[in-house]
Amino acid sequence: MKLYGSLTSPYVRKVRVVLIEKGLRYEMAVEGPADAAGNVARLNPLRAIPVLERDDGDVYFDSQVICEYLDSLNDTPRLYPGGGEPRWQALRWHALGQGMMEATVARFVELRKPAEKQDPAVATKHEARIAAAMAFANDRMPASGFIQGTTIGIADIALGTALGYVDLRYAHDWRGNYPKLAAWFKPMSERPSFVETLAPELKK
Ligand SMILES: N[C@@H](CCC(=O)N[C@@H](CS)C(=O)NCC(=O)O)C(=O)O
Repeated sequence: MKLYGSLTSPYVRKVRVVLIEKGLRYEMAVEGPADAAGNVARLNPLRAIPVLERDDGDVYFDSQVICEYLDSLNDTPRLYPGGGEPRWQALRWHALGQGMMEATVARFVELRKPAEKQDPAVATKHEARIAAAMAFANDRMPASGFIQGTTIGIADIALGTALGYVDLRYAHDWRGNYPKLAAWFKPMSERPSFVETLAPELKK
């Protein structure tokens, strides 16, 4: 399998953490979507990263599809609950992490515009969404361990990589505001899968 993506995209990082946690072998092709003649544009009509190219040449895109496909490849560990209420909860956690990533990307894109083209209300709106998502997660955090069950799951990976992206693009003292979330994130961010995939800018 070959994964196309950048080393800073939170969607790509989420997929890489899934690959590592499940012990799946893959080749990382560091490539963004900017090049119209590049592999990302060739493989993904939506021209976005991540893109997963299977050994038989078929492709999967959108990180949410890739994560669930990868989870189907083995059971060690199973990251998505098989069904019922636990599965709905897991998908809801995944959507929360995904939405935090989207809000953080949108804020970053706005603030990268030339000053005269920026609308301050846009960044403020996304910051409020990120804060509300953190409060939602903080209220539901277990005192210790994983969000669901006794092994790491997609809920942990989606939320953990979303928080890691906030640290990369919107560094602020969220840990002071959401102590339960911070306490949960610390051991998560120290797992080998998270350490290995940390954005180069944050590696010491
Ligand atoms: N919903 C998609 C989002 C993917 C996405 O927006 N990727 C960004 C990079 S972080 C991208 O490729 N954007 C196109 C661009 O930057 O030109 C997913 O989860 O995979």
